[in-house]
Amino acid sequence: MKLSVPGRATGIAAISIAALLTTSAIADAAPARVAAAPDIPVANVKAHLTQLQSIATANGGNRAHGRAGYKASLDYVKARLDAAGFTTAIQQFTSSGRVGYNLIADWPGGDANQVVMAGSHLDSVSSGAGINDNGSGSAAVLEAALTVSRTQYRPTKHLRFAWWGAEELGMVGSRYYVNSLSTANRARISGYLNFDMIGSPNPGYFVYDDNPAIEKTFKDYFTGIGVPTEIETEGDGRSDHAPFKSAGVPVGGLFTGASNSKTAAQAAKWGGTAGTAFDRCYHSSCDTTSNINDTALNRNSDALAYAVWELSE
Ligand code: DTR
Ligand code: ZN
Ligand code: ZN
Repeated sequence: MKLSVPGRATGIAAISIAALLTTSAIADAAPARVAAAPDIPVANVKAHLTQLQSIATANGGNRAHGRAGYKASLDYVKARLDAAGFTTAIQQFTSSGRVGYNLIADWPGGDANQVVMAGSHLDSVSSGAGINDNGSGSAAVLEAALTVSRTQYRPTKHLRFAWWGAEELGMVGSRYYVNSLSTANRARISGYLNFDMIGSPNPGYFVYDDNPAIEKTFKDYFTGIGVPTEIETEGDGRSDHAPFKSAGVPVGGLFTGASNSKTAAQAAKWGGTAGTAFDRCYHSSCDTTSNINDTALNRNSDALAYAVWELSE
């Protein structure tokens, strides 16, 4: 195609344009390069945990369903996402006579018929601040979402992030969300990734084995950093992936352990203390910001980002 270019620079301009067309033609022919996931700064994740701890301390010591600390946690997360350009929505429901809330955040763009979701429950039990359970998952999902914005990631698929209410009452918020979806919208979710307790102080590295492709994605990440993993068996049906799985949505996730004790064999490969719970403060008042293993939180935050980028490319 001959391009008419005005002025004396026609020759140079014509060569440049021709080169550009050739280059772009080559680029079009080349397979799209997979966007490598950026590192998630664990300091940023811990800063969110500090905020959640402060919120609990200022609101009766917890962030439980139906209490002021939960809504304050939700408002904190929502404000950060709104400022980062997400389209957010609060979904309200009632459970045990108290009002609960889910927070849904959509990253504009991507194929609306292929939605990749990452979520975590934001509520704690009433006995404590719930920093590992589940501030850790909530903070990691938030920082991954903020990283999408910071890097202006433009995936092929549509990204949606969620923070669930009332998980501790039996996955009430996530079930309410799944049940509220039309059949068509449920079918548009190509995968749901769940992060509930990913910073346990005596950590194990467990990968959900519900969907083979999602499981492999997480295992590939940990293999890449030389960390062995085990299949998560303690919690089938015990977190917010369960309602999605029941609805036929492919699910996966990560977990660092709760009240079960680490075995000698696990301590030999992961470090930590054998014969002691992965999280001895599970559902206790000592589940504070001091109840986090930074290495586990860092590794799982980066694994979260790796999976979101890989599965949404
Ligand atoms: N139900 C979660 C804790 C929990 C226990 N086992 C698993 C396995 C996988 C994810 C989470 C869990 C809670 O208490 O919030
Ligand atoms: Zn819990
Ligand atoms: Zn939990």
